[in-house]
Amino acid sequence: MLKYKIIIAGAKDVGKSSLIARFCDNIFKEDMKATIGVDFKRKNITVEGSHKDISLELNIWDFAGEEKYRTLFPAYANGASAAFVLFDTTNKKSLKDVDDWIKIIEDNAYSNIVKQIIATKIDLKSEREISKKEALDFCKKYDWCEELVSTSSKTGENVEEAFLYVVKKIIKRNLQICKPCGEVFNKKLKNCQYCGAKVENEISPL
Ligand SMILES: Nc1nc2c(ncn2[C@@H]2O[C@H](COP(=O)(O)OP(=O)(O)OP(=O)(O)O)[C@@H](O)[C@H]2O)c(=O)[nH]1
Ligand SMILES: [Mg+2]
Repeated sequence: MLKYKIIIAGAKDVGKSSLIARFCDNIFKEDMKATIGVDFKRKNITVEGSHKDISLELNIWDFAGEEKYRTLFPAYANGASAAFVLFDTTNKKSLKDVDDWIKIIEDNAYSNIVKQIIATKIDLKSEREISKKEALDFCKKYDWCEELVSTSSKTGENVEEAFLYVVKKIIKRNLQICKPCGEVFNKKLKNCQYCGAKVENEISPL
């Protein structure tokens, strides 16, 4: 099984643990406890490829947003294939914190890490402090953020889609398919790890 590490960052209370709980266990808790230090969850996901289904194991690292734990984060960013950076649509300040988190990730992770900004708590329409346009304008300065994904862990809206979107980017960035045998393997390899065939043209598994 192909394994990938995903790190989830963002200010305190933006809904990091709730997003993971919805995705991994399909649950939501109004009284979700603040994360202390760091938590870890494992989840298998299968993506439909152009030739065959691709199954991955995601190792999801959930960081406490509280300032005092921030020093832990750089060490855990090491080796991650993707990072989610969350802000809370009902809390203006959490959007400003996104810049800090992205900087920490870029300073400490692989240069080809997939980064995705996620807007949370879109079910709380009357409490909204950041409009969709404001959020999109903010994200425009990051040329890698082609799309802003807006979620609600309470209703489940877009949660599965957010992970699927990022996982597809991980696959595109890291994997190729072997033309002769149809197996999926690491892009860095010049020969298929299953049948040994030489890679002539890199083919995306999606
Ligand atoms: N209405 C609503 N509430 C949410 C949503 N996501 C999270 N919450 C609530 O927001 C609060 C904080 O959520 P957490 O998931 O604990 O936030 P966190 O980012 O993990 O916080 P730290 O671990 O302290 O950094 C909890 O009371 C959740 O129930 C959502 O999509 N909608
Ligand atoms: Mg948490």
